[in-house]
Amino acid sequence: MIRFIHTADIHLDTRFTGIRDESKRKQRRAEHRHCFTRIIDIAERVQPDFLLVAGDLFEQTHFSPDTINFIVRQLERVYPLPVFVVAGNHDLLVAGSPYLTWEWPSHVHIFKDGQFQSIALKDEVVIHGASATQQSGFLNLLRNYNVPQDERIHIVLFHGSEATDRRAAEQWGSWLPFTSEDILSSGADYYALGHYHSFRSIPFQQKEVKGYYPGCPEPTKLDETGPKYILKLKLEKGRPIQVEKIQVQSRQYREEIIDCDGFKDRNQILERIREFGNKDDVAKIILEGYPDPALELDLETLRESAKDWFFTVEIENRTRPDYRPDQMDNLLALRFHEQLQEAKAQGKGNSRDIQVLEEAEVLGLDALLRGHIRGYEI
Ligand SMILES: [Mn+2]
Repeated sequence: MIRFIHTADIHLDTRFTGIRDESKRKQRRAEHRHCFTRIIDIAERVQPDFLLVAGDLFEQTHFSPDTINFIVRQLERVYPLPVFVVAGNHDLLVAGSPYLTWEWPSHVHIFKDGQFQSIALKDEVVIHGASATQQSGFLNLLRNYNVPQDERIHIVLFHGSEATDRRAAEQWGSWLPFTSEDILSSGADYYALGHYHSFRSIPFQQKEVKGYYPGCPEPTKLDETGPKYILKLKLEKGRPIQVEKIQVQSRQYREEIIDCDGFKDRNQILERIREFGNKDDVAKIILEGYPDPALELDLETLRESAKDWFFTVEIENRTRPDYRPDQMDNLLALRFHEQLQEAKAQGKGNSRDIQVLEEAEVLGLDALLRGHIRGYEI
């Protein structure tokens, strides 16, 4: 039996876009490094047979030499534990990549080719790794790659899109795409993947698990909500894969929805936001529903009032004022409302049209019934 740790998508030196305050972004970058230190702490404590990093260790477009030196020094702590690294789409193997220009410790093996190369470890395990390069976009590396069928454990390591799940492939972009069939036909014992930022097993929606995306260990974007992991694995030839998810993140990212149906003043929203408050969390609050037309939604003021209840908070408005025809004393508004209802009925099925018409309805009724359009106050 072999034991190893699998991580991916760490994205050191990411910019933490989505957080407005530069001092908080700086704090997140410091926490991000702590997350990497914790991963190495775990490797030191667990003493696995090796460590796998399945791409996007750092961001090629914003990395600082200081960060690469930090990574190298952390990895030195676990010498001589073998560490296998492939490049992903954010730390692409391009000219000038630190993977090519830095001096990496001898126990750190970086796969420096866009095609699979294999490295045997103690005649027992073979790691087949390929890095993402500028040519990798739509290449399916796995389709014609078959690992030897022998007594050794074969692990495939790369950063790519499980394209059987089209929605995920669209969301994250296509890099070294592969399908469930490619996984089943190439015959490895474990697929150590990176690219999708949330934990998932592969092949997509199939009972028998052949590998995992660990997801990013530390959330970097506002929509990366919920627990984030690195994986500790035990593998024995011909036996089911044993996985343990380990949480190493510094902060929780949360998305909360507030239903504003019938709300008459904005303090009702504030009171609800306060209930979600947690000073350590990065939160995004989404306002939904049909509040009373009297409610003045000023997102900046709301955010300012709520900001001390969280590490950071963003508020998104998806509400629509609840204008009711029986309360419209303005004939023009009533006629406008009727026409829009008709147009919406005709436009059924085209969600983009409906969205535009609903937008027009709110702006028009605001102008006709209130004399000014909310969100457009100067
Ligand atoms: Mn990534």
